[in-house]
Amino acid sequence: MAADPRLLANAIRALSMDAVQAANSGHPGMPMGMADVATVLWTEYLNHDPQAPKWHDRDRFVLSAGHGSMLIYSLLYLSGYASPTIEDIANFRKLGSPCAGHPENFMLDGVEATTGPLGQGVAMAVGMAIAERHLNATFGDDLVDHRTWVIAGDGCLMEGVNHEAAGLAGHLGLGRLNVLWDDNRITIDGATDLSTSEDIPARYEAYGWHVVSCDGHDFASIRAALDEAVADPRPSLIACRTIIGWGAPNKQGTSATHGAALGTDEVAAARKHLIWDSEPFDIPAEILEGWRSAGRRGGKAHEEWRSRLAASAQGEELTRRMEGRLPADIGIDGWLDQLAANPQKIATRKASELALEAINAAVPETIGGSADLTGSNNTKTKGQQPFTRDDATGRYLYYGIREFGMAAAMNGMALHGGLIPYGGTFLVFSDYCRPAIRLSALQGVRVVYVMTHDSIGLGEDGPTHQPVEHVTSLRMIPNLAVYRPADVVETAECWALSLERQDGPSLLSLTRQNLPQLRTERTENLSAKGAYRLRAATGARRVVLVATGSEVELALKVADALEGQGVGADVVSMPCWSLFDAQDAAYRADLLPADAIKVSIEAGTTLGWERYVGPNGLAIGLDRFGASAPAEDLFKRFGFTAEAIVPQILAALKTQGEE
Ligand SMILES: Cc1ncc(C[n+]2csc(CCOP(=O)(O)OP(=O)(O)O)c2C)c(N)n1
Ligand SMILES: [Mg+2]
Repeated sequence: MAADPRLLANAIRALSMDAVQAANSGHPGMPMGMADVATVLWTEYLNHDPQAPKWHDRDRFVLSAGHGSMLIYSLLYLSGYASPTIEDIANFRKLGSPCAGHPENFMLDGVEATTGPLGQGVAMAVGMAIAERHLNATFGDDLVDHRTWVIAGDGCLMEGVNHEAAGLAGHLGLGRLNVLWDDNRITIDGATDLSTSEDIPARYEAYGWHVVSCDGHDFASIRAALDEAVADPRPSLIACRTIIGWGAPNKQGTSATHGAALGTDEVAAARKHLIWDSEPFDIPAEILEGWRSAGRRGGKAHEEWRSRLAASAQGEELTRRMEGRLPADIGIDGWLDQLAANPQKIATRKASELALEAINAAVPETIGGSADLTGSNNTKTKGQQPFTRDDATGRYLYYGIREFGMAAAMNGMALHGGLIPYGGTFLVFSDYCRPAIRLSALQGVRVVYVMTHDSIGLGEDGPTHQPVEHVTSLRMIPNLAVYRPADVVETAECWALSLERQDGPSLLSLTRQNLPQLRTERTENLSAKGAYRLRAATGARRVVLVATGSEVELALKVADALEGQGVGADVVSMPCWSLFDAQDAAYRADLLPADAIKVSIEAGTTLGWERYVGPNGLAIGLDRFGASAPAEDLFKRFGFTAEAIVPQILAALKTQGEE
């Protein structure tokens, strides 16, 4: 006889309230409220194999309401995943336990995404569902055919990113996406009617979703809703009417259960109420076996899939893509050969497009897109067809004006595996993507951000569109590689580095305006060290000019002028700070020697450059908003000319010579 689902669900409730109580920190309400729904989903619907958590054709499950992390830790343990152990759960929220405050994709197999920033889980799940459909269309039902399940709270559905993500999912008809909404009508501040009165089901229906509701504490009702969702070809929202903290007799239904330990008295009362006699972290054997046998359901499906994979002519290719291994030739070497032979004076956004022409032809797992700036971001290459509801083989996504949704969806695609997503917008709107860029970095996923129009060099659109602080602020995000290439060659090199980087995101900051090709000799990838000496001083070196992107050309002019006056000056191009910082001390000291005046030139905020130019150096930049005018006039107005910079350097040399 199948185990009583209420008993199975109560195991989640007990683990959740006990772990939060032991940590005296955490969120018991959501796991206790959604325990019944989650039990039905995990024991009867979710296609997974706890013995092989990375099985490529498993269903994906995202706990978008990441504060309810004890729900997923309980589900993983109970289902029979090797980790977390019961000790890990007992050490919830303690240093070293993989049962961290919020679920972290890099801590536990089975945690498909890092969640906690509300709304982003749903948006990442949209990306996972896109990846599934694309790979299904490419490799067929035999190899790729799974669902993406999400548990989301009221907060996830309120967040702005949810509107972007749900709109996109409805438009693309992602029928394999099922979102279970914990409709408990409670958030931290109290009842949801304090802050919202929108008709959420109607909103989702308007997006083109299928909406069904159920009583989240009635197993037959839950099953009926899930069956309906599975059968419907549209993405589904399953509104699960629940009581937050269900089982805690005095606190359930109130925000008191949301984010604090229930307290020893209430935990004891809940034990009595649930007729749960066992000690904390002790699950009665028959209940654990009920969970474990449900966990074994997926083994057979996995086994059958493995045979199909082994028999398929496409098996190796799918495995390569899912493991994130690039093809031997990613197209860049040939492209660099061509550039050495035929130099190009083009904007780096155009250079990025040309690099992508080579890459997209050689690397079938790239999938591009833009937030409605395709022609400006130069993200679409000739062979790319759009991904649509009718043709999921397409490798280009029209994200619409949904920057945050795009970035989060790209995270989802990268987390799913089998795809390398890249997407574009104007650099100034990286702010609209920023919470997802941060999650790309934290999750360590290979996503490439193509951010164009990267300075006052965009000209007439003016200060609303001119990034000033953006490159600086993006460099502050740990594990994000920020590239500001100086020409067509560096752009190709930075693209190669972005693809080769398996464990984190990259962001390309690209110009609107044309830039000359500065290197015509075919070399190894010089951008790989983050900075390199582009030109050495001819006379005795007294100055080192360090520049990025469009200002490298200017640095060369400044160097010419200095050399003309007998002052030896090196020019260092520094496309990527973090890669340069990772070089050994000798390399860094050789490039930025102590005995020269160092001058940085970048058309953005100067904050941070002091680490390279030192206390006696000069940081030439823009610590104010730009203006609307032709680019050339702006560079002149804001002092980005050799005429304006050279006297400052000569003055510094003079003062320091006198000291
Ligand atoms: C972007 C974001 N804003 C704020 C928070 C802090 N926060 C965590 S849970 C929560 C309330 C969420 O309400 P709901 O989704 O209904 O969860 P429930 O109380 O029902 O568990 C808030 C505001 C967050 N985690 N992420
Ligand atoms: Mg709620």
